[in-house]
Amino acid sequence: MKKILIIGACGQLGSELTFELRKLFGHENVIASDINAPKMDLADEYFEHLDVLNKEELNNIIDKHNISEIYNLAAILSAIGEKNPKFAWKLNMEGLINTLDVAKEKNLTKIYWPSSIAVFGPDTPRKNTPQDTIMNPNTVYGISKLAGERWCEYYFQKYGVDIRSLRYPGLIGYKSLPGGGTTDYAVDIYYKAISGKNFECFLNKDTYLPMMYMADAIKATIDLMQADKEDIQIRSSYNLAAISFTPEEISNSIKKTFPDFEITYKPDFRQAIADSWPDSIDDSKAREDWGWNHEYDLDRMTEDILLNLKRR
Ligand code: AKB
Repeated sequence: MKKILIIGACGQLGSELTFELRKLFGHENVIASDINAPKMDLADEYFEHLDVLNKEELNNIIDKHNISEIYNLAAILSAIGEKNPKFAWKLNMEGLINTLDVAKEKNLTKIYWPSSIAVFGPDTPRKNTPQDTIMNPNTVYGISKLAGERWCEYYFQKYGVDIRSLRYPGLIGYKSLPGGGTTDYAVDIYYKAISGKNFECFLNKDTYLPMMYMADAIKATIDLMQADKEDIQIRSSYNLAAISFTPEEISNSIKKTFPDFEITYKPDFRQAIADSWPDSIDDSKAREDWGWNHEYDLDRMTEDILLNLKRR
């Protein structure tokens, strides 16, 4: 039986992925780890404190639980990264290299590491951005993700590490709050709407960005990791897409349920980051190679999020 280690299990993606992987492979076969203390639902003997920069701690956990696969989700995102670029570089790079090294040294079967649309920059074609194109990211987060993609391919080519990766668009979930991204407005807006408040957006009303509902992101991640090795043609990171919308469009979608909901716009430093990223992504390689298909469009996602937030 495979034994999975999730690094960054308390984060927005990590908490939901841990839950789904435990449903698939059994609670005791998915070890959650994070530098932060776990919430109630993760706090048991299958949780480990882990600073991914501490390779010895990582090695000990792998040995203790006989780990065969790692999902390393620990990262500093775009907006926070700009406030502390050196630390963002350190965590994002050294965390990945530690993971790749232990995979090589301990012959682990598979590694998952997320990349992002942040690998693209202002020189990238904005619409339907191809898999292979001009990149030139200008945030430290984007630079670290692009360098990370090159390391992933390197470890695959040189050492045969079975590393798989997706370039996530902005991920939108309602179960936990994201931390420090540029696309996070599209999560905060639902929390404001459900509590009857208006929303002040830090991006302009017509800023298109590629986005994805968390349910689709989890499905993509699990599908990629379950795919046959021979079907994975890209060992840097796959373009991945679902929906693209502007702050005005998401607000109009919310208004279908809450007609009185109002959005105002006060762009800050995150506008420049958003302006450097694509409007939409061509993910045909993911669709061809391992059958990727998204399920949620904007209105379906809005309905689902508002329904679930109301129930809470
Ligand atoms: C961010 O906004 O930094 C992230 C991302 C697009 O990777 N959500």
